[in-house]
This record gives sequence, structure tokens and C-alpha cells, in this order.
Amino acid sequence: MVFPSERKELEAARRADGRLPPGQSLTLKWPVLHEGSIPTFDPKRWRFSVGGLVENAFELTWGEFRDLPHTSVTADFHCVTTWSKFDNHWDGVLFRVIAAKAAPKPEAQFVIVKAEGGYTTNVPLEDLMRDDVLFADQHKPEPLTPEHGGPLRLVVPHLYAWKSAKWVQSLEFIAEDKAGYWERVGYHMRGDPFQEQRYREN
Ligand SMILES: Nc1nc2c(c(=O)[nH]1)N[C@H]1C(S)=C(S)[C@@H](COP(=O)(O)O)O[C@H]1N2
Ligand SMILES: [Mo]
Repeated sequence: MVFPSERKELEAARRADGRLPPGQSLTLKWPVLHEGSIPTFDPKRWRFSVGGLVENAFELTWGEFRDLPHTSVTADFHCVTTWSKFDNHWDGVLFRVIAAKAAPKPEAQFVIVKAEGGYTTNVPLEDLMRDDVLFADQHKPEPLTPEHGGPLRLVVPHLYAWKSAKWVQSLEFIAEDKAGYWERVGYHMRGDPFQEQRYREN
């Protein structure tokens, strides 16, 4: 049992640490938030594909993905609807591992991340190359359930959580930035919570 006063105290502590972005509040729960329905996972048919401006476009089966070197990352998660969930323990494959395999061409500056069901989001390549950006297939102590993006979701801790696409299926490396699902309707092209990059200015 967690008392409201405890939540308030933790929130004050994260604010004092500089880890609570402006306009956010701390949640002890893990809300489920997405558009559309939760896809069913068939490990035999699942594919992860990488293409666009890369030297080595490739596709992975679920077994091949699971065989890639895994890394654990502890990171915060900030949704633009104002909740922040702290100290998530993710495990998965770093974006850098995927990028090294793909060998992006010098013109590649952005990535369109595509999820099953049609959700997309655009992220600058530079943001994805950080050492805590990963494709997570585990979350502890709660499992990475289908409603939280299982079997595989992107996690970009330093950007608003709409960039952390659930049920990720493919990546397209591109030269010029191109709006994804939420970005098309006015959300920010980058989405840094500490700069409150919620909406686009134009
Ligand atoms: N495929 C997909 N991924 C998505 C979304 C979505 O609608 N579809 N919503 C995003 C938003 S706005 C948030 S806040 C997080 C929520 O993740 P959670 O449900 O695991 O808390 O998922 C992000 N990833
Ligand atoms: Mo969100």
C-alpha cells in the first residue's frame, strides 16, 4: 500500500534531483496508453526490418533478435499527458547495436520508427545513438506485457514517451525529417520533456 503522502514525497525528491521535467507529476503506477488495439504476437511470423539510407538493410526473426547481445538500462519515462514513471528497469538490444549492423549512410539523419497497427514516430538519429536507447523485450519487476508493447518496444528515455513506440516492427533511415503519427497532428518533432517540447511551434 502506497499512501498519497509517499507519492508526494517521492515527487518532491525527484524535483529536487532535477529529474522531474516541468509540468510533470510522478506516478507510482504504470499507465497503459496507446491508439488502436493491441496486436497479437506470433513468434513464427514476427519480423523486425531495417532499411532506408543504410549500407546493409536487413530483417530479423524473433529468434535472431533474441540472440543479439542484451543490455540492461534503468531510466525514467515521461508521457506528454504529464505523468512520469521513474527508475524503469528495461532489458533489450541497444539501438546502437542495430545501427552498427545497418551501417547508416552519411545522409541518414532521422529515423521513422514503425509499429504494428500503423503507429509511427520520427526521431533524430543522434538521439537514438545515446547509450540508454534500446529495443526492450523485458521490463522488471513487471513483465513487458502486450499492453506495454511486448514483445518489443523502443525506449527513448530522454524524449517524451510517444517516441517510445510499442510493438515496433521496422525502422527507416531518412535524410529529411518527416512527421509521424502524433507529429502530423501538432506534436513536437523532437519532444524533449526538459525543454517542454510538447507541440510544434508552426
Ligand atoms: N505503437 C504505439 N506505441 C506507442 C503509442 C501508441 O499509441 N502506439 N503511444 C505512446 C505513448 S503516447 C506513450 S505515453 C507510451 C505509453 O507506454 P505504456 O502504455 O507502456 O505506458 O507508449 C507510446 N508508444
Ligand atoms: Mo504519451
